[in-house]
Amino acid sequence: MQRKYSLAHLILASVVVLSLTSLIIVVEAQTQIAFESDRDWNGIRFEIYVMDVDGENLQRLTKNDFHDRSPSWSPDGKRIAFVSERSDRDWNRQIYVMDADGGNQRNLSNNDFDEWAPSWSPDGKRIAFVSNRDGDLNMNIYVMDADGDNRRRLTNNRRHNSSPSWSPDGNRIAFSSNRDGNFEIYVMDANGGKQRNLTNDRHNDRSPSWSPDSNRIAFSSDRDWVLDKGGWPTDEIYVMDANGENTQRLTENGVYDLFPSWSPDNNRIVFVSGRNGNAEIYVMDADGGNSQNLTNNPQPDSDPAWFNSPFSVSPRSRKFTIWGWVKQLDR
Ligand SMILES: [Ca+2]
Ligand SMILES: [Ca+2]
Ligand SMILES: [Ca+2]
Ligand SMILES: [Ca+2]
Repeated sequence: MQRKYSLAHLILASVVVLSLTSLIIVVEAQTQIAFESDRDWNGIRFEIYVMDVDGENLQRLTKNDFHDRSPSWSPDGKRIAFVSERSDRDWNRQIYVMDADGGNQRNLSNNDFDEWAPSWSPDGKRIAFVSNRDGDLNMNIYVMDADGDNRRRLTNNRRHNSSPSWSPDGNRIAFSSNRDGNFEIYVMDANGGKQRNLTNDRHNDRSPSWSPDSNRIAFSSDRDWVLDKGGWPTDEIYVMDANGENTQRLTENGVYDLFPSWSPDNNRIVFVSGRNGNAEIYVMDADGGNSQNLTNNPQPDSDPAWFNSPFSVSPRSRKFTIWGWVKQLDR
């Protein structure tokens, strides 16, 4: 009897191990990247697209005569927040959400101001964004509930505060601001407290993206004067520790490299580069190696967002995944 019981356990354990292995493969294969492109409209009307991380299975989620841009995944992968100008209020930018298959598109902003750069909080409950509702010169970071209620202003100055990116624990928000004369990467508590800069130089440091393991922040900067053909400094991608130390440059060329976004396993970064003559989406290893072009068409492809949740429903299959557990076991 005892022996039979052990055999049953062994079989059960084998099944569990095999299931975990296949789930890991499923998760890796089904992670997706959302981005904006005007490939279907030739230069004037952006739409939101998703693709697999190898550039396959491209799917357009929006279709209309206005710009749809800047996608941000909900942490459960079921929805995407984005910016649209389709509202009839003088083409102003508004925050929208839709299901991950493009269904159920709705306006969360519903006002006459410009609102953009949505970033979904890791607990799924809030969306940070930028609004000029305090006047055209004041572009401040706000947060609202994921249904559009309870708006609160987090920054308050007559400058550009932009590109909010949540820390994985949801306690802090990285952003860029030119409040001191040029753009720096800042970090603040999620309620707007303790605002402090992580970079401090005379160049423009922008578009922070917090790594899923919390340890690093990727951003773009023209600080190293890597010049284009006309002699102008171009943006490169950098990473630094989340406290602002150990900055490392990942790209070096005479064209723009912008808008980094981390892979869920922290090993790769998706970004935009003009190295092919127009804006394309690329991925590279987190040390800058193995750069690969995922898009290839003459129109701009930009603002990539890697679906990123350590413990989640994958956006394509809706299968429950155990990636977070595996990551912890791996340490
Ligand atoms: Ca559109
Ligand atoms: Ca700076
Ligand atoms: Ca560059
Ligand atoms: Ca392109």
